[in-house]
Amino acid sequence: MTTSSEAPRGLRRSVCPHDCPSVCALAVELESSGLLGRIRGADQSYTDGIICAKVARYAERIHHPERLLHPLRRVGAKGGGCFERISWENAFDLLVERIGAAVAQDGPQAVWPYHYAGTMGLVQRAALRRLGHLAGWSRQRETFCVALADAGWLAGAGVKRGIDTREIVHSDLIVVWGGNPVHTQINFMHWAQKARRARGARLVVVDPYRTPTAAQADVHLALQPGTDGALACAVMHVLLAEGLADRDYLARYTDFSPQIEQHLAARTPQWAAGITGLTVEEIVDFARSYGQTPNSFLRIGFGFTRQRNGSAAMHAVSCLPAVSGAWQHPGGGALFGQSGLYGLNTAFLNGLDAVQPDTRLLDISRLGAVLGGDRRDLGDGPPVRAMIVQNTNPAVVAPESARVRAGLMREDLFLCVHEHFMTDTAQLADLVLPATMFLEHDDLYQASGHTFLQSAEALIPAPGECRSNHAFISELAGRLGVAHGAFGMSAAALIDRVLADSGRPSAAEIRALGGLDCALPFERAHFLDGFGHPDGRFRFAPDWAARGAGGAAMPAFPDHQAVIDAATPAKPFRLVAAPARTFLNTTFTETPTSRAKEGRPTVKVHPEICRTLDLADGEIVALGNALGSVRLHVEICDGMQPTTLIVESQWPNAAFLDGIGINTLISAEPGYPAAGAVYHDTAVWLRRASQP
Ligand SMILES: Nc1nc2c(c(=O)[nH]1)N[C@H]1C(S)=C(S)[C@@H](COP(=O)(O)OP(=O)(O)OC[C@H]3O[C@@H](n4cnc5c(=O)[nH]c(N)nc54)[C@H](O)[C@@H]3O)O[C@H]1N2
Ligand SMILES: Nc1nc2c(c(=O)[nH]1)N[C@H]1C(S)=C(S)[C@@H](COP(=O)(O)OP(=O)(O)OC[C@H]3O[C@@H](n4cnc5c(=O)[nH]c(N)nc54)[C@H](O)[C@@H]3O)O[C@H]1N2
Ligand SMILES: [Mo]
Repeated sequence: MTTSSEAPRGLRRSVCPHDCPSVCALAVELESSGLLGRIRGADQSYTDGIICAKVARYAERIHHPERLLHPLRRVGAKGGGCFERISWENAFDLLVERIGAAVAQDGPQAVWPYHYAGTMGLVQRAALRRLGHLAGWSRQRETFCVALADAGWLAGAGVKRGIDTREIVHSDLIVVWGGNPVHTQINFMHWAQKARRARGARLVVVDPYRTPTAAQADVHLALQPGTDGALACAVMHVLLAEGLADRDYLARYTDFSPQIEQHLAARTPQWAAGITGLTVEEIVDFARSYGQTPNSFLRIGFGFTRQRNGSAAMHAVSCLPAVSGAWQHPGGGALFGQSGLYGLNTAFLNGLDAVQPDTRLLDISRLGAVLGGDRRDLGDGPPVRAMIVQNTNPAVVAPESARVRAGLMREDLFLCVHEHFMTDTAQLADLVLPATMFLEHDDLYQASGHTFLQSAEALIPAPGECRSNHAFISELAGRLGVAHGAFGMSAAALIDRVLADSGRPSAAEIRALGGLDCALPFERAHFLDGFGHPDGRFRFAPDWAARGAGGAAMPAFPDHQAVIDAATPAKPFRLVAAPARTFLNTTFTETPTSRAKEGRPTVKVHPEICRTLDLADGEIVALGNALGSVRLHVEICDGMQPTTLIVESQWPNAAFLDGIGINTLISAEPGYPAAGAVYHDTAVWLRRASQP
């Protein structure tokens, strides 16, 4: 393994900071001019030299001519796009004044430190959260991404970890369920290819459309969006009915009971065919090949959980290896995420000792409703009057974009955005501050898709007046008179503090190893010493109440929960707003190569629908529902059911023909039971755009 000390001159190690399961170990080329050259995958046993094309071209992003380099203050109307350069000193004065005014008027909970995962670095993510806790500002419920999926996985397995992807070379069947790793996690495909080459492993993909991942599969199950629970139940039905269930495993490791068996006996392939739109034969064939292959690797994605029934669907899917007993075999079992593996003690980092438990939690996916003053969100607390936004671009990514925009434009709201670029959110701000990128600051990273704990150092100086999240927030804390040991520490010292508190080696030692592999031994990784519940058993009958407020609406056993935004004659299509290959959420929408490769926003429409509506490829259509409508170009595509529509995004709003993007149509209604955004759960109409 190459370590940074042995690395050739100009080649240094780093870690990709973006919100992706892969968290790649990087080999970074630094040119003698001080500029960044090409980035490659490092020689580490998971990354294995493979990274995505967008990060390989990072020089385009870090040296981008439009990068923010200085603090800017709005001049003229909100959202008007006019800013003037100011000093950091003046920026801090403005922050102290406006935050002070909000607190004086309505108390500390009128301030919302709004942050997400633009960087996954633990230290650079923690500063704003810590300041919020210490200052008594509103806290947040982080529901964009994994809230629904986590609730569903934890309901069954009780802890968030799974088998090691590297074990896939021992698998004969790979099932990618509700994810598109060719777009969202290319390393997984690299590992899947190894298994296919080495042992002819078969690949099955469960996805509403023929993604590039599905196009590589031996079998693609193109179900209706939001019906995965039904498919999973029918698979279990076949396993139980045809002697393919592992009864010994069920008795020893799970809470399986005659009652659950009876429940699944009614979930026939015929029943599931009516819900999923798949044929009985497709369902039965898949169930048999799953049941007949003990070493089956189930890679569970996030995509299918972004539905109102996403937690119930996740739970149902996660039951499969418990019925087949796949967990007992090398290369067998499931992986959804590994974040429960690392056990880091981040109490000091996040200022958890300062949390006041009665401070309200605001849901980041309900930003429009919160800023609109919805009492269901605000409780009896004050309106939000000041926001510091860091690591996220909610004007595009949050549901109900029209309401989000109206809220962010409120005259009485003070909005500060700390960013790399003038994003859609930054354009609406009163104060825009320039942030460092990952090669310009230190951080510590865990991963959901693999088992390495990694740390990276700054390799290039920050351009202009860019400051890291940690540096900016530490200074702001001082000026607001908020004290905490972490604010006085360098990021490097803070990383070592977290590692020491967690009984892990130092950052320098971890870097010298090329990352600390935290993989568990086979018995534990496969839950042969028990699942994460107190009795050690996998739960077919979840305690949903323990997973969130809406417990009453949840099914008692694995099931299809019929709560999705179902198609109706007025809204006959189901829209999936899936991630695009060369963007990462909205990150990279600013880089010329990514934009050129994506082309323009399109909606994939089935040829049958195009014939009926007389739509040609490239024609302009409108998609709409009660929340609004968006216009974009048609791309004729088969490989999905005719009522399915796909829009790969997340393009900036301005890339759409009316200047408003796809999340205009996405409801901010939370999924069950623990909240969570429902990006792929939307019934819409589709019309030629020439129609009113
Ligand atoms: N290139 C790129 N990479 C990314 C991202 C990106 O935007 N672009 N985003 C990053 C982030 S934040 C995350 S969380 C991960 C996401 O990683 P994934 O696990 O791949 O999850 P998604 O990308 O959300 O899911 C995508 C797939 O889910 C499918 N899907 C949608 N609804 C359903 C359904 O009801 N049933 C089934 N079976 N499938 C469904 C979509 O058609 C799509 O192909 O990827 C990360 N990596
Ligand atoms: N239609 C649709 N919408 C979706 C999804 C979908 O599949 N479809 N996926 C959802 C999911 S899974 C997620 S996770 C969310 C993600 O949504 P976001 O977390 O908002 O992700 P990005 O849009 O990439 O915005 C991250 C921003 O952080 C900035 N940033 C990066 N590093 C730093 C840093 O070190 N400091 C500071 N100050 N800023 C930094 C970047 O420049 C970027 O503008 O989007 C959700 N929205
Ligand atoms: Mo995400």
